[in-house]
Amino acid sequence: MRILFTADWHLGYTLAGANPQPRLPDQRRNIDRIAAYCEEHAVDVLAIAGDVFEAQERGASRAAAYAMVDGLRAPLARGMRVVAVAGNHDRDYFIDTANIWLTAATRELGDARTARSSDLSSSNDQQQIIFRTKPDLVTVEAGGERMNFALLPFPTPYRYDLRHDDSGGVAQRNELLAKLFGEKMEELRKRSAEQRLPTVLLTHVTVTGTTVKAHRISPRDDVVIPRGSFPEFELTVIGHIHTPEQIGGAHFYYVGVLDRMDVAERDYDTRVLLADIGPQGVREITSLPLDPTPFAIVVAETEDDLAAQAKTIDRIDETLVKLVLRVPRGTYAAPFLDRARQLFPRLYGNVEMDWTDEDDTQTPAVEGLNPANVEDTVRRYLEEQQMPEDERDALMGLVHELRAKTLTEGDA
Ligand SMILES: [Mn+2]
Repeated sequence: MRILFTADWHLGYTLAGANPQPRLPDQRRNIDRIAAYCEEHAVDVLAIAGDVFEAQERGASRAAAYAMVDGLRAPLARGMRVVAVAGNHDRDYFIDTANIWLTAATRELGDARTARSSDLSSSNDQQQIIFRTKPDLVTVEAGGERMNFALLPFPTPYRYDLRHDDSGGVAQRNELLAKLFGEKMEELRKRSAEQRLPTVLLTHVTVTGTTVKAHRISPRDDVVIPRGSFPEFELTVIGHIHTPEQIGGAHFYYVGVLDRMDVAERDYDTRVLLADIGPQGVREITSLPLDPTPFAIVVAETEDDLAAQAKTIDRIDETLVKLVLRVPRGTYAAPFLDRARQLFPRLYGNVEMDWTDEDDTQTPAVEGLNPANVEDTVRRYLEEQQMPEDERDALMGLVHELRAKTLTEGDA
Protein backbone atom coordinates (compact mmCIF):
# COMPACT_ATOMS: atom_id res chain seq x y z
CA MET A 1 0.00 0.00 0.00
CA ARG A 2 1.36 3.39 -0.96
CA ILE A 3 0.97 6.23 1.51
CA LEU A 4 2.05 9.82 1.04
CA PHE A 5 2.79 11.65 4.32
CA THR A 6 2.62 15.38 4.88
CA ALA A 7 1.93 17.72 7.83
CA ASP A 8 1.40 21.28 9.03
CA TRP A 9 -0.59 22.67 6.11
CA HIS A 10 -1.94 25.62 8.17
CA LEU A 11 -4.41 26.23 5.32
CA GLY A 12 -5.86 29.73 5.27
CA TYR A 13 -3.10 31.23 7.40
CA THR A 14 -2.30 34.90 6.74
CA LEU A 15 0.96 36.61 7.63
CA ALA A 16 -0.54 39.38 9.76
CA GLY A 17 0.54 42.93 10.58
CA ALA A 18 0.51 46.21 8.67
CA ASN A 19 1.21 44.36 5.39
CA PRO A 20 -0.89 41.19 5.53
CA GLN A 21 0.00 38.45 3.06
CA PRO A 22 -2.46 35.55 2.64
CA ARG A 23 -0.67 32.23 2.04
CA LEU A 24 -3.41 30.19 0.39
CA PRO A 25 -1.95 30.60 -3.17
CA ASP A 26 1.45 29.29 -1.93
CA GLN A 27 -0.25 26.44 -0.12
CA ARG A 28 -2.38 25.61 -3.15
CA ARG A 29 0.74 25.43 -5.36
CA ASN A 30 2.18 22.82 -2.99
CA ILE A 31 -1.11 20.90 -2.72
CA ASP A 32 -1.13 20.73 -6.53
CA ARG A 33 2.34 19.25 -6.42
CA ILE A 34 1.24 16.72 -3.79
CA ALA A 35 -1.75 15.79 -5.97
CA ALA A 36 0.61 15.26 -8.92
CA TYR A 37 2.80 12.96 -6.77
CA CYS A 38 -0.31 11.04 -5.68
CA GLU A 39 -1.23 10.41 -9.32
CA GLU A 40 2.30 9.68 -10.50
CA HIS A 41 2.87 7.08 -7.74
CA ALA A 42 -0.72 5.75 -7.57
CA VAL A 43 -0.95 6.71 -3.88
CA ASP A 44 -3.67 4.88 -1.92
CA VAL A 45 -3.71 7.09 1.19
CA LEU A 46 -2.73 10.70 1.80
CA ALA A 47 -1.89 10.99 5.52
CA ILE A 48 -1.74 14.46 7.11
CA ALA A 49 -0.08 14.68 10.53
CA GLY A 50 -2.02 17.63 11.95
CA ASP A 51 -2.39 21.41 11.75
CA VAL A 52 -4.36 21.09 8.52
CA PHE A 53 -6.38 24.28 8.90
CA GLU A 54 -5.55 27.67 10.34
CA ALA A 55 -8.07 30.23 9.17
CA GLN A 56 -9.38 32.88 11.55
CA GLU A 57 -12.86 33.33 10.14
CA ARG A 58 -15.59 31.51 8.26
CA GLY A 59 -14.96 32.82 4.73
CA ALA A 60 -11.27 31.98 4.88
CA SER A 61 -12.02 28.55 6.37
CA ARG A 62 -14.38 27.73 3.52
CA ALA A 63 -11.79 28.91 0.97
CA ALA A 64 -9.16 26.72 2.67
CA ALA A 65 -11.35 23.60 2.60
CA TYR A 66 -12.27 24.34 -1.02
CA ALA A 67 -8.60 24.71 -2.01
CA MET A 68 -7.92 21.32 -0.47
CA VAL A 69 -10.72 19.49 -2.31
CA ASP A 70 -10.06 21.30 -5.57
CA GLY A 71 -6.32 20.63 -5.41
CA LEU A 72 -6.84 16.95 -4.62
CA ARG A 73 -9.64 16.52 -7.18
CA ALA A 74 -7.87 13.96 -9.40
CA PRO A 75 -6.61 11.55 -6.68
CA LEU A 76 -9.91 11.84 -4.75
CA ALA A 77 -11.90 10.99 -7.87
CA ARG A 78 -9.64 7.97 -8.33
CA GLY A 79 -10.62 6.84 -4.81
CA MET A 80 -7.57 7.89 -2.77
CA ARG A 81 -8.28 8.17 0.94
CA VAL A 82 -7.29 11.03 3.22
CA VAL A 83 -6.38 10.20 6.82
CA ALA A 84 -5.59 13.07 9.20
CA VAL A 85 -5.26 13.95 12.88
CA ALA A 86 -5.99 17.32 14.49
CA GLY A 87 -3.03 19.46 15.51
CA ASN A 88 -2.88 22.26 18.09
CA HIS A 89 -4.05 24.81 15.50
CA ASP A 90 -7.00 22.73 14.30
CA ARG A 91 -10.21 23.62 16.08
CA ASP A 92 -12.27 20.55 16.89
CA TYR A 93 -15.56 22.05 15.69
CA PHE A 94 -13.99 23.03 12.39
CA ILE A 95 -12.57 19.54 11.80
CA ASP A 96 -16.12 18.21 12.19
CA THR A 97 -17.36 20.79 9.68
CA ALA A 98 -14.47 20.05 7.32
CA ASN A 99 -15.24 16.32 7.54
CA ILE A 100 -18.76 17.04 6.31
CA TRP A 101 -17.70 19.47 3.56
CA LEU A 102 -14.88 17.27 2.28
CA THR A 103 -16.99 14.11 2.38
CA ALA A 104 -19.79 15.85 0.46
CA ALA A 105 -17.39 17.29 -2.13
CA THR A 106 -15.62 13.95 -2.49
CA ARG A 107 -18.93 12.13 -2.89
CA GLU A 108 -19.75 14.38 -5.86
CA LEU A 109 -16.44 13.37 -7.43
CA GLY A 110 -17.15 9.75 -6.51
CA ASP A 111 -20.59 9.75 -8.15
CA ALA A 112 -18.93 10.38 -11.51
CA ARG A 113 -16.51 7.55 -10.72
CA THR A 114 -19.12 4.94 -9.74
CA ALA A 115 -21.13 5.83 -12.83
CA ARG A 116 -18.13 4.79 -14.88
CA SER A 117 -17.27 1.60 -13.06
CA SER A 118 -19.21 -0.51 -10.58
CA ASP A 119 -16.38 -2.69 -9.21
CA LEU A 120 -15.32 0.12 -6.87
CA SER A 121 -18.43 -0.31 -4.77
CA SER A 122 -16.67 -2.38 -2.10
CA SER A 123 -14.10 0.34 -1.45
CA ASN A 124 -16.95 2.81 -1.13
CA ASP A 125 -18.00 1.02 2.04
CA GLN A 126 -15.01 2.60 3.74
CA GLN A 127 -14.96 6.27 4.57
CA GLN A 128 -12.83 8.18 2.13
CA ILE A 129 -12.10 11.16 4.39
CA ILE A 130 -10.97 10.25 7.91
CA PHE A 131 -10.16 13.26 10.13
CA ARG A 132 -9.83 12.53 13.84
CA THR A 133 -9.97 14.88 16.82
CA LYS A 134 -9.89 11.93 19.26
CA PRO A 135 -7.46 8.99 19.43
CA ASP A 136 -8.56 6.13 17.19
CA LEU A 137 -7.39 3.00 15.40
CA VAL A 138 -8.51 2.85 11.76
CA THR A 139 -8.07 -0.08 9.36
CA VAL A 140 -7.56 0.83 5.72
CA GLU A 141 -7.74 -1.60 2.82
CA ALA A 142 -6.34 -0.92 -0.63
CA GLY A 143 -4.89 -2.94 -3.47
CA GLY A 144 -5.58 -6.20 -1.60
CA GLU A 145 -3.56 -5.10 1.47
CA ARG A 146 -4.74 -4.07 4.90
CA MET A 147 -3.06 -1.94 7.51
CA ASN A 148 -3.85 0.10 10.57
CA PHE A 149 -3.45 3.76 11.34
CA ALA A 150 -3.01 4.61 15.01
CA LEU A 151 -4.29 8.20 15.05
CA LEU A 152 -3.25 10.41 17.95
CA PRO A 153 -4.25 14.08 17.71
CA PHE A 154 -2.30 16.79 19.53
CA PRO A 155 -3.10 16.27 23.23
CA THR A 156 -5.70 18.61 24.75
CA PRO A 157 -7.85 17.85 27.84
CA TYR A 158 -11.00 17.42 25.72
CA ARG A 159 -9.38 15.07 23.19
CA TYR A 160 -7.82 12.83 25.84
CA ASP A 161 -10.72 12.95 28.33
CA LEU A 162 -8.77 14.76 31.02
CA ARG A 163 -11.26 15.87 33.67
CA HIS A 164 -10.52 19.47 34.43
CA ASP A 165 -8.85 20.02 37.73
CA ASP A 166 -7.47 23.52 38.08
CA SER A 167 -5.48 22.95 41.25
CA GLY A 168 -2.22 21.95 39.58
CA GLY A 169 -1.63 24.64 36.91
CA VAL A 170 -0.32 24.31 33.41
CA ALA A 171 2.78 22.24 34.14
CA GLN A 172 0.83 19.53 35.94
CA ARG A 173 -1.89 19.53 33.30
CA ASN A 174 0.72 18.93 30.59
CA GLU A 175 2.29 16.13 32.61
CA LEU A 176 -1.10 14.43 32.93
CA LEU A 177 -1.73 14.87 29.20
CA ALA A 178 1.65 13.34 28.36
CA LYS A 179 0.76 10.36 30.56
CA LEU A 180 -2.67 9.94 28.92
CA PHE A 181 -1.05 10.25 25.49
CA GLY A 182 1.36 7.42 26.35
CA GLU A 183 -1.46 5.23 27.65
CA LYS A 184 -3.58 5.80 24.55
CA MET A 185 -0.62 5.02 22.32
CA GLU A 186 -0.03 1.73 24.15
CA GLU A 187 -3.74 0.85 24.04
CA LEU A 188 -3.84 1.38 20.25
CA ARG A 189 -0.64 -0.65 19.83
CA LYS A 190 -2.20 -3.57 21.73
CA ARG A 191 -5.44 -3.47 19.78
CA SER A 192 -3.52 -3.35 16.51
CA ALA A 193 -1.21 -6.22 17.52
CA GLU A 194 -4.26 -8.41 18.20
CA GLN A 195 -5.33 -7.81 14.61
CA ARG A 196 -1.83 -8.71 13.34
CA LEU A 197 -1.73 -5.81 10.93
CA PRO A 198 1.19 -3.49 10.13
CA THR A 199 0.62 -0.18 11.88
CA VAL A 200 1.51 3.41 11.14
CA LEU A 201 1.40 5.92 13.98
CA LEU A 202 0.25 9.36 12.81
CA THR A 203 0.45 12.14 15.39
CA HIS A 204 1.16 15.81 16.07
CA VAL A 205 3.32 16.42 19.12
CA THR A 206 6.77 17.44 20.37
CA VAL A 207 9.13 14.53 21.03
CA THR A 208 12.19 14.92 23.24
CA GLY A 209 15.43 15.18 21.30
CA THR A 210 14.32 17.55 18.55
CA THR A 211 16.64 20.49 18.01
CA VAL A 212 13.97 22.88 16.74
CA LYS A 213 11.07 24.32 18.75
CA ALA A 214 7.47 23.77 17.70
CA HIS A 215 5.95 26.53 15.63
CA ARG A 216 4.27 29.36 17.58
CA ILE A 217 3.61 27.56 20.81
CA SER A 218 5.26 28.40 24.10
CA PRO A 219 7.10 25.60 25.92
CA ARG A 220 4.60 26.10 28.77
CA ASP A 221 1.70 25.08 26.53
CA ASP A 222 3.47 22.34 24.67
CA VAL A 223 3.15 18.72 25.71
CA VAL A 224 6.45 16.91 25.31
CA ILE A 225 6.52 13.13 24.88
CA PRO A 226 9.75 11.24 25.64
CA ARG A 227 11.09 9.36 22.61
CA GLY A 228 11.41 6.27 24.82
CA SER A 229 7.67 6.06 25.50
CA PHE A 230 6.85 5.46 21.81
CA PRO A 231 6.27 1.76 21.08
CA GLU A 232 7.89 0.43 17.90
CA PHE A 233 5.32 0.77 15.14
CA GLU A 234 6.20 -0.18 11.56
CA LEU A 235 6.37 3.55 10.84
CA THR A 236 5.86 6.70 12.91
CA VAL A 237 5.19 10.01 11.20
CA ILE A 238 4.76 13.20 13.18
CA GLY A 239 3.79 16.82 12.57
CA HIS A 240 4.23 19.97 14.73
CA ILE A 241 7.99 20.54 14.36
CA HIS A 242 8.30 22.16 10.94
CA THR A 243 11.79 20.97 9.93
CA PRO A 244 11.89 17.62 8.13
CA GLU A 245 13.91 15.25 10.30
CA GLN A 246 14.42 11.56 10.95
CA ILE A 247 14.88 10.87 14.64
CA GLY A 248 17.29 8.02 15.37
CA GLY A 249 17.75 5.03 13.11
CA ALA A 250 14.20 3.67 13.16
CA HIS A 251 11.35 4.62 10.81
CA PHE A 252 10.50 7.67 12.94
CA TYR A 253 10.09 10.97 11.11
CA TYR A 254 9.05 14.56 11.37
CA VAL A 255 7.68 15.01 7.86
CA GLY A 256 7.93 18.83 7.93
CA VAL A 257 5.78 21.79 6.97
CA LEU A 258 3.83 22.16 3.66
CA ASP A 259 5.46 25.53 2.97
CA ARG A 260 7.73 27.87 4.89
CA MET A 261 5.56 29.85 7.31
CA ASP A 262 7.73 32.93 7.88
CA VAL A 263 11.24 34.24 7.52
CA ALA A 264 12.45 32.09 10.44
CA GLU A 265 11.83 29.05 8.20
CA ARG A 266 13.56 30.50 5.12
CA ASP A 267 16.20 27.73 4.98
CA TYR A 268 13.79 24.80 5.36
CA ASP A 269 13.81 22.35 2.47
CA THR A 270 10.23 21.19 2.39
CA ARG A 271 9.25 17.66 1.35
CA VAL A 272 6.72 14.86 1.64
CA LEU A 273 7.40 11.19 2.44
CA LEU A 274 6.25 8.40 0.15
CA ALA A 275 6.10 5.01 1.86
CA ASP A 276 5.26 1.59 0.48
CA ILE A 277 4.02 -0.64 3.30
CA GLY A 278 3.40 -4.38 3.13
CA PRO A 279 2.40 -7.03 5.67
CA GLN A 280 5.97 -7.05 7.04
CA GLY A 281 6.22 -3.28 7.35
CA VAL A 282 8.05 -0.63 5.33
CA ARG A 283 9.17 -1.87 1.90
CA GLU A 284 10.48 1.48 0.81
CA ILE A 285 10.41 5.08 1.95
CA THR A 286 11.49 8.08 -0.11
CA SER A 287 11.50 11.82 0.27
CA LEU A 288 9.93 13.95 -2.51
CA PRO A 289 10.61 17.70 -2.69
CA LEU A 290 7.92 20.40 -2.39
CA ASP A 291 8.19 23.91 -3.85
CA PRO A 292 8.96 26.26 -0.94
CA THR A 293 8.17 29.97 -1.16
CA PRO A 294 11.32 32.12 -1.02
CA PHE A 295 11.76 34.48 1.94
CA ALA A 296 14.21 37.34 2.41
CA ILE A 297 15.19 39.79 5.12
CA VAL A 298 16.01 43.23 3.77
CA VAL A 299 17.93 45.55 6.09
CA ALA A 300 18.10 49.09 4.73
CA GLU A 301 19.41 52.45 5.91
CA THR A 302 18.39 54.53 2.88
CA GLU A 303 15.87 54.36 0.04
CA ASP A 304 18.79 53.60 -2.31
CA ASP A 305 19.61 50.59 -0.14
CA LEU A 306 16.09 49.31 -0.76
CA ALA A 307 16.50 49.54 -4.54
CA ALA A 308 19.94 47.90 -4.45
CA GLN A 309 18.68 45.01 -2.35
CA ALA A 310 15.62 44.50 -4.53
CA LYS A 311 18.02 43.79 -7.44
CA THR A 312 19.66 40.93 -5.49
CA ILE A 313 16.37 39.01 -5.13
CA ASP A 314 15.80 36.62 -8.05
CA ARG A 315 12.11 35.82 -7.77
CA ILE A 316 10.94 39.17 -6.44
CA ASP A 317 7.27 38.61 -7.34
CA GLU A 318 7.16 35.43 -5.23
CA THR A 319 9.54 36.35 -2.42
CA LEU A 320 8.00 37.25 0.94
CA VAL A 321 10.09 40.10 2.31
CA LYS A 322 10.61 41.14 5.91
CA LEU A 323 11.94 44.68 6.13
CA VAL A 324 14.19 46.11 8.84
CA LEU A 325 14.89 49.86 8.70
CA ARG A 326 18.14 51.03 10.36
CA VAL A 327 17.49 54.73 10.86
CA PRO A 328 17.83 57.32 13.64
CA ARG A 329 14.92 57.53 16.05
CA GLY A 330 12.27 59.95 14.83
CA THR A 331 12.91 59.30 11.11
CA TYR A 332 9.77 59.86 9.03
CA ALA A 333 9.32 56.34 7.66
CA ALA A 334 6.33 56.77 5.33
CA PRO A 335 8.38 57.43 2.13
CA PHE A 336 10.53 54.37 2.90
CA LEU A 337 7.45 52.22 3.27
CA ASP A 338 5.85 53.48 0.06
CA ARG A 339 9.05 52.74 -1.84
CA ALA A 340 9.38 49.33 -0.17
CA ARG A 341 5.83 48.37 -1.16
CA GLN A 342 6.61 49.28 -4.78
CA LEU A 343 9.89 47.37 -4.84
CA PHE A 344 8.73 44.30 -2.91
CA PRO A 345 5.26 43.18 -4.03
CA ARG A 346 5.14 40.65 -1.17
CA LEU A 347 6.40 42.81 1.68
CA TYR A 348 4.83 41.25 4.77
CA GLY A 349 4.04 41.95 8.41
CA ASN A 350 5.18 44.99 10.32
CA VAL A 351 8.37 46.77 9.36
CA GLU A 352 10.91 46.45 12.16
CA MET A 353 12.66 49.65 13.24
CA ASP A 354 16.28 49.30 14.33
CA TRP A 355 17.15 52.72 15.77
CA THR A 356 20.77 53.56 14.98
CA ASP A 357 21.03 56.08 17.82
CA GLU A 358 19.90 53.56 20.42
CA ASP A 359 22.24 52.61 23.25
CA ASP A 360 23.84 49.35 22.05
CA THR A 361 24.23 47.97 25.54
CA GLN A 362 20.49 47.88 26.04
CA THR A 363 19.27 44.39 25.16
CA PRO A 364 15.60 43.65 24.62
CA ALA A 365 13.69 42.02 27.48
CA VAL A 366 12.47 39.32 25.12
CA GLU A 367 14.00 37.96 21.91
CA GLY A 368 12.16 37.86 18.60
CA LEU A 369 9.18 40.09 19.34
CA ASN A 370 6.45 39.08 16.94
CA PRO A 371 3.68 41.65 16.47
CA ALA A 372 1.79 39.09 14.36
CA ASN A 373 1.35 36.91 17.42
CA VAL A 374 0.60 39.02 20.43
CA GLU A 375 -0.34 36.19 22.76
CA ASP A 376 2.83 34.21 22.20
CA THR A 377 5.00 37.31 22.49
CA VAL A 378 3.40 38.35 25.79
CA ARG A 379 3.63 34.80 27.03
CA ARG A 380 7.34 34.63 26.31
CA TYR A 381 7.85 38.02 27.95
CA LEU A 382 6.06 36.85 31.09
CA GLU A 383 8.09 33.66 31.19
CA GLU A 384 11.29 35.63 31.39
CA GLN A 385 10.13 37.89 34.22
CA GLN A 386 10.74 37.08 37.87
CA MET A 387 7.34 36.62 39.51
CA PRO A 388 5.39 34.03 41.47
CA GLU A 389 3.99 31.21 39.30
CA ASP A 390 0.35 31.87 40.24
CA GLU A 391 0.72 35.53 39.35
CA ARG A 392 2.15 34.55 35.97
CA ASP A 393 -0.71 32.11 35.36
CA ALA A 394 -3.27 34.75 36.33
CA LEU A 395 -1.70 37.32 33.97
CA MET A 396 -1.56 34.78 31.17
CA GLY A 397 -5.22 33.93 31.78
CA LEU A 398 -6.09 37.60 31.26
CA VAL A 399 -4.09 37.77 28.02
CA HIS A 400 -5.83 34.63 26.79
CA GLU A 401 -9.25 36.09 27.63
CA LEU A 402 -8.40 39.33 25.86
CA ARG A 403 -7.28 37.42 22.79
CA ALA A 404 -10.38 35.19 22.80
CA LYS A 405 -12.51 38.34 22.95
CA THR A 406 -10.62 39.91 20.03
CA LEU A 407 -11.05 36.75 17.96
CA THR A 408 -14.80 36.58 18.65
CA GLU A 409 -15.19 40.20 17.62
CA GLY A 410 -13.09 39.50 14.53
CA ASP A 411 -15.36 36.58 13.61
CA ALA A 412 -18.49 38.69 13.89
MN1 LIG B 1 1.47 22.37 15.48
